Amino acid sequence: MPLSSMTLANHLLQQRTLHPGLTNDLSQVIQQIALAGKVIGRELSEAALHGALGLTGETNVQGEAVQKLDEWANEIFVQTFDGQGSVVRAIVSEEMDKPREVGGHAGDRPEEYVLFVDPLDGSSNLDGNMTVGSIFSIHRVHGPLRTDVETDLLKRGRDQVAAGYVLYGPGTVLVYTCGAGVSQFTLDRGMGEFVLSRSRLKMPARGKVYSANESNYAKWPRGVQRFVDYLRDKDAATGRPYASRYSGCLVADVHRFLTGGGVYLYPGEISKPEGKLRLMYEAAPLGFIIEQAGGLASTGTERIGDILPTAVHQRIPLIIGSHEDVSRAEEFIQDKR
Ligand code: FDP
Repeated sequence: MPLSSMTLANHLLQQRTLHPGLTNDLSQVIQQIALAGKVIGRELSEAALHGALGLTGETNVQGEAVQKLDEWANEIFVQTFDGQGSVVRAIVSEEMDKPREVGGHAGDRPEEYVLFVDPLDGSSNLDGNMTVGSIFSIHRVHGPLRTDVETDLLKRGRDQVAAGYVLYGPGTVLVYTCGAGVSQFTLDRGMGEFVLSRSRLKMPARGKVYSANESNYAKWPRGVQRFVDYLRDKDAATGRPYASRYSGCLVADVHRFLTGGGVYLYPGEISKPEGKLRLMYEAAPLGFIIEQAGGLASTGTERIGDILPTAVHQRIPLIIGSHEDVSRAEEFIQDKR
C-alpha cells in the first residue's frame, strides 16, 4: 500500500499555488530529473548482471578514476534534457570537462535553466553494493547566456531556484527544495512513481553523530582537528562523544543528518586548502537543502550559499549539518574556542 497518494507531479502542481517561483517550466525540469533518477536506479539494481560495474580506465576533469556507471549516468542526464523544446539550456556535470549545451535552441525563451549535476556521487561505493546518489542544482537564467563563457555560468548557491538529490539505497528516494521547505519522495516501484514520504523536513538543531574521513586527520588544520577531538571527548551534558559514521558517499551521509541531525565535514587540508568536494554541484545544492531544513552549510569561515564561484568545477571545504554543530565547528576553525 502506498504511503500516500501524493505523487511528485501532484505535489509540484500543488506547490505552484503556494510558491510562484515554481513555474511550470521548473516543475518540468524537476520531473525530468526524477525520470533520470528512475532510469539510473533501475540500472544500478542490476548493474552487476550486465557487467556494468568497474572502471573505464579514464580519469575525469577532477583527475579521479571514472566508473563505467559514472559515465553512463552522465549520459542519461544529457539524453534526458537534450531534445527540442527542453527548457534546460546547458548542463554542467562532474563528468564533463566543459558545460554541454542542450535543447537545440539558443536563448530564444524568456526563461531558461542551467542544470549542475553530480550524476553519481560516491561511485567508489558501487563495487561494494553500497548507497550512491545523484545531486542536482538548478539556476534560472534570463536573457542571453553564453554557454561557452564559463563566467556566465558562475552563480552563487543562494541564487539556486531548486536543488535536490536522488539516493539509491534500499529504497530510491528523491529529496528536493525550491526554497519553500524540503520534501522527500520514495519510489513506489509498482506505480513507477515517486510518492511523498516526508514533507516540511526539519532537522534537529544538534545531532549525536559526525561523519569525516579521519584518515586525513594529520593533514587537517589545527582548528578542524580540535573540533573533531571535541566531538570525541566525553561530556554527558552535551551528549559527547558523538558516534562516528562515514559511508564514503557525501549525499548518503548528508541525508542521514537531514533526517536525524549531526555534522558531515570534508575540510581543506594544510597542503590542499580547497578540499575535495565540488562547490556548484555538491556543496551548494546540499547546502540549500540543509539550510531549508534549519541546518547550516559552511566552509568553516563562510556560508556556502554566499560564495561566488571562480570556476564551474571549483572545490570547496564543506562542513554541513545541524545548525549548532556547524556553528561549533566554525568557532574552532576561527579560533574562537
Ligand atoms: P567519490 O569520490 O566516490 O565520488 O564526491 C566525492 C566523494 O565520493 C563523496 O561522495 C565522498 O564523501 C568523498 O568523495 C569520499 O572521499 P574520500 O575517499 O577521500 O573519503
